Amino acid sequence: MTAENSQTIYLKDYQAPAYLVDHVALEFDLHPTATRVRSTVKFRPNPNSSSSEFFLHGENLTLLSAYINGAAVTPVITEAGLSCTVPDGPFIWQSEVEINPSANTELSGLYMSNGMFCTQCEAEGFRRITYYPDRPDVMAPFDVTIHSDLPYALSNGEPMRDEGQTRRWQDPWPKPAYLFALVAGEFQVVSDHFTTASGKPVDLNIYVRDGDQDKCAFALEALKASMAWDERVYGREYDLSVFNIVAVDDFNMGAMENKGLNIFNSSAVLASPETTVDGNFERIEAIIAHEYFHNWTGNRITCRDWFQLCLKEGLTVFRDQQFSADMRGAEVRRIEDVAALRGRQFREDSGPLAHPVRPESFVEINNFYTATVYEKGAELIRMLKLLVGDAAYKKALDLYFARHDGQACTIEDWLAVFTDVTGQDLSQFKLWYSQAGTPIVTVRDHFADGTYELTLTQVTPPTPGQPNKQPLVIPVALGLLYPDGTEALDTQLLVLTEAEQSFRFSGLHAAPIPSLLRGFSAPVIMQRETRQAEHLVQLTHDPDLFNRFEASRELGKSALLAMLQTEAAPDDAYCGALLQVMINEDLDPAFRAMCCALPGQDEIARALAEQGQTPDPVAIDAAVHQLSEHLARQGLEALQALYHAHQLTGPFSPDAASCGARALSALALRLISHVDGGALAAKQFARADTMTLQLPALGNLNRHGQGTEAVAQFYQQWRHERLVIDKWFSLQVTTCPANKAVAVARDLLKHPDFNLKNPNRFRALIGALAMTPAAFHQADGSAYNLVADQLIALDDINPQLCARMTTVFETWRRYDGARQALMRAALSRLAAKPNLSRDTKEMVTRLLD
Ligand code: 0A1
Ligand code: ZN
Repeated sequence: MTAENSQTIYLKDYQAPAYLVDHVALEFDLHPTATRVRSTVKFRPNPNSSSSEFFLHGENLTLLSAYINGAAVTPVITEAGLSCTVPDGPFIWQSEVEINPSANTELSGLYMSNGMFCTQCEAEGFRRITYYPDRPDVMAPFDVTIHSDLPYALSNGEPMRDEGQTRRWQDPWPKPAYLFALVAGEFQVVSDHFTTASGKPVDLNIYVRDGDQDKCAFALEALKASMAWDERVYGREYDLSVFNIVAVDDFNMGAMENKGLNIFNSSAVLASPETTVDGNFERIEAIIAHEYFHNWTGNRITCRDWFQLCLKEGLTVFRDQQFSADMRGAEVRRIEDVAALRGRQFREDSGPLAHPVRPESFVEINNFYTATVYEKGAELIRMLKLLVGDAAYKKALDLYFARHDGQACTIEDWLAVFTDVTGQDLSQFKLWYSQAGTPIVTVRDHFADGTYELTLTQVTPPTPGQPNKQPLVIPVALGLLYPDGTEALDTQLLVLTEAEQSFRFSGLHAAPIPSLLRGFSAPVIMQRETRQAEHLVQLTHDPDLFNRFEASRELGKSALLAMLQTEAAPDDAYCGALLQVMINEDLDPAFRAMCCALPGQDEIARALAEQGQTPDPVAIDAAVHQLSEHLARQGLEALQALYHAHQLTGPFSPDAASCGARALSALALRLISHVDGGALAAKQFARADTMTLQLPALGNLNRHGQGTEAVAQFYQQWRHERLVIDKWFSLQVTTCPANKAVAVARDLLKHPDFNLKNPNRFRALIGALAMTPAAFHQADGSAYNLVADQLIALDDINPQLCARMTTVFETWRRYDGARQALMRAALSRLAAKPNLSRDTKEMVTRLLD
């Protein structure tokens, strides 16, 4: 079995569609098990195509009738769609199909969630609703008529006059089928208004289940802020009179940007102080913004084909990162974004699933909604902006919107606007889109006679299918510090284009400390011999806060690696420096909390693997606990003072400053719990009136063996709040002793609230177990087996989610022979499942190749 088989689709094979669509009318008779869909589509031959073959995608549809220009036709039907002889010139296609939304557990196409009808059409779900050219380069205006006795029936665009049980929607903006949406059900609606910069009123509505009305205010505020931001920063106005958001409980991803009718996983929209933690508020704000920003980068300008996915996703992630930076502070957001990039994308890029930001082939496109396409895609845009400068970036974006509005575009179109605006040749930069893997930049330096010479060497390791790599354009923001912490050189931009380059700086009065890759100016791994003294200077003096954070990470990693490799004692200098940062009132509490948290366990494993060593996740867990306890004992009084000083009074607010204060006090509590065994956490748990206080208190209690009663009490308190119960599932497997996690998970699998069909619940339990390194990598392989068993059960129900979850095994090559064999065996068992889905098959094949 190889990943390259007859079903593989290649970018190089792209062909323009044979027919274009001028208009689509859809009519739905909604029924939970037998929905009828009638379509009337105006086709015309594409002058830019030499083919006249008429093919419509369609899957799991029962065709009841088909007509061309009013005459009945009998198409040839296969599993993938239908073909038919058609007249020369334009013609009208009509069909009626029947589908069964209740049987749709894949959550792609039209499905039921809690009695409501809803759709998910990206990437290829529309073909499960009706026969159609389901490809993003076929754009058309849609009219939708819905017959249903449910109180609400929504689709894209503008609502037409209500006619009792018939509701009509018209979307004037041509769109590909993946942006189609339909929702119907009994909802509560929470509404607001926005007036665009040119004075057009927009109705904003959030549709939720009864009982969730009080959890919409935050999302509505975030939506209004996003609308205003896109006008102010990118000059983009909203283009319909209504913007609807619907919250659904069963959803494979975070949310979906359907034109005028965004559909959200309820976890990505519902928020209240009682049920939601600060991190959720931040995530909701970012996802609301992300989906809203897609209205221009994705909807008005879409992708020619799915290989261009990063065109809309990389740009939209970059835009949501800019928005969050403006809302919550650029430095802390950058630190969080980079931590997420390294945690997910670097991990992906260094293993068997590594692929370019613009992949060149796929079997199942749903497997390419990855951290590489999204987050690395955003990094490429950030680099481009840094290389051309802010003014040119703005001009290029204006040109992009003006030139390509209403089109389905490619990365070539995107880069051309930058070339046209700046005159720069971007052919070497373009390699970032086609070359997979994280470049490693190695640093050598030398100081003599007042001159500092810095030599940077870049190497990108081989990745699957790409043994040889070429040098990339790497922007390296650099500053120099003197050993006393004063600035020797303000930030400069060095641009690497060759395998090795040297840079000289003269007139210095002492050997400087390089502050490299400020703000994380490129998605690369910087390797430099560890120099603890220099990092200590950077931690307290670097004017670039990102590099202060980096210094802390490097010190933390060295301390832990020394404990693991040489059984060294916890590093007092590092602990002392962290405590100094923690209590430094000149620094933003949010920054202090991030900077002083110990490196994550997967990060330590990755650091060891990068040095060619084999990580032992159980030993890493023990070392992190030992270092935490040491740090806590060394600074107990300071931590207690810090904890109390950052308690907030007054009503809860999820603003950046309040979140920062709470994050710092949560860090202090977590450390203190290593000394007091959870006594202070118990007090916090008892008085907690918000989830941001309650959940970490419970985590600390459970981590120190004091959680049994509180865990039960928490369940009783929140048993009717499904998003809180997700947290309850996760917490138990992530905070119990690692060697008990499998037993805890087994018990929870039997809990009546566990539900394999609900993606949030599945991720809450199985995902949480698999993402807790010491629990997942127990030496006996029990967690690998439990996860594989659950994936085998999930594959028939929801192949997309199953395929996505196989990525928990992507680091298997990092580990020792025994663990490797156990992980391979678990994956092979999944691979051998009868009727394995195409989605999962592609993933296990790539993982095991
Ligand atoms: N385009 C959405 C994410 C999304 C992608 C695929 C989905 O189903 C397979 C659902 C949502 C976004 O970027 O937000
Ligand atoms: Zn997106």
